[in-house]
Order: sequence, then C-alpha cells, then structure tokens
Amino acid sequence: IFGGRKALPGAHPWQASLQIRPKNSTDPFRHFCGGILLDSCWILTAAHCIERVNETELQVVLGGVKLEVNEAADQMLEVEDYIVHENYTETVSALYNDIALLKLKAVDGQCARETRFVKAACLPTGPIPDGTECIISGYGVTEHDEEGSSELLDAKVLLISQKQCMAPRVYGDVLDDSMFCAGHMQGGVDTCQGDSGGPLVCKQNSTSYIYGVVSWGDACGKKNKPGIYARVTHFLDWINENMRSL
Ligand code: 4AZ
Repeated sequence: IFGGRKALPGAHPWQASLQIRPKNSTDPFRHFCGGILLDSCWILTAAHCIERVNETELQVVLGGVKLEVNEAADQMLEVEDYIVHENYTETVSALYNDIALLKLKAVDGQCARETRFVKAACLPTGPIPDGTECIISGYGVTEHDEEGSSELLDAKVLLISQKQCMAPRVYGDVLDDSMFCAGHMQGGVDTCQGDSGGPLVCKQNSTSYIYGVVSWGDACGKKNKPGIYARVTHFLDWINENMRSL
C-alpha cells in the first residue's frame, strides 16, 4: 500500500495473507498475495496470485496485523482446492477476469472461526456510485519499502468512473467491464505488488461490501495511473455458483 497507515487490529477482519511454503521447509512461510474471507471455508483472491502455485504448498493466515509475529488472533488454514476463472487472461497490457476462489481445509469440521478479528465480508448486491470513498488494505510494497510491509496497512481511495479510467492518458481502451479503477488521479495513494488478491471494501449504511479485488496497474502511486481492481459485482454469479460446486 502506498500512502497508507497501520491498520488497527480487527479493522479488516476479512483480510487474508496468502503464504507459500519455501522450498527449504525450515524457512518460514512467505507472504505473496492478499485474499478476502467470503465465508468460513472460502477465500476470494486474484487469479494471477495462484496461477502457478500448488495448493499443497499454500497457507492462509487470518486475524493478524503483523506478518512476522505469531499473534493470539491468528488463524492458520490449509487450502483444499482452488478455482481460477475460466476466462482469466494475461496480456501485455491487462489482466482480464483476474479472480479465483480458494476452498479452505476444515479441521474437526470447522474452517475459519468467527472472532472479533476474523469475519467474512459481504458481497455487494449492486453497483456503488463513482466517487465513493472506499478502503484498500494489504502487506504489499510501500513508498518506503520494496520488500512490502510486515504490518497490515490501509488507505482510502475513490471509485473512478470507467469513462475517466479509459481516457487515453489513463489506461485507454484495454479496460473491460470485469475491472474498475480506484485511487487518486494525482497519485500517492494506491495498492502495489503483494497487495494483489486483497480487498477494496466500501461501506454503505454501516455494512462493508467487498467491491474490488486488487488486480494490477501501471506501477504504484503514479499520477494518472490509479489501481485496477476485479469488479466483484461482475462476478457474483460466478462466485455463488463456484462456492456451491465444491
Ligand atoms: C502487482 O504487481 C501490482 N497499483 C498490484 C497493484 C498495482 C500495481 C501492481 C496497482 O501485483
């Protein structure tokens, strides 16, 4: 996150850290992407995060705000299976349908346990207006640290209209309706590498809706290059059908 601040414990209880077991199993798990808890056994993330990984080497951590500290709120879960969107495509200019689901492994019939620090996000029921202030969070690269943040950061961004984002000086016509932009046209506040797969959440009448999944962008925090998010409302049927299928 560029232009962020430290998140308060429990502020983003749907935030997940996707971690990969290193080749040398004595080394600790390494954070590589964010994820979003949709219900006890399901995580929404970006397709590009899990394209080349094996579910057996994955761990999902929920509840904490510090990657390098074992916290009382942490819940560590294994991944049973995953589903990548069948139309996910990566071209030189864009990522299309960049969305995937992870099914968590139950232990004694239970996946994630709901606590003050672990709670599923709501799926939106319809579009949210351009200009709405929403919140991004993650452990990704910051303006101060190319390695990413060991503490969960968050920042406020604005939803940007498709028309403005498809202007030639912004992203032009490579965008489609599986994605939207959010951020600040003047730059400075944005998601970055390592935040991918994580949440963009918008609050409406005191309920937080998961409106976007961090996907891609031209660098981070650059003027006229806001972050691009998978548009969750575009994938509601896909999400519901696939959560029913496994
Ligand atoms: C990335 O490399 C990435 N500024 C994620 C988000 C953004 C750019 C790059 C958006 O995963």
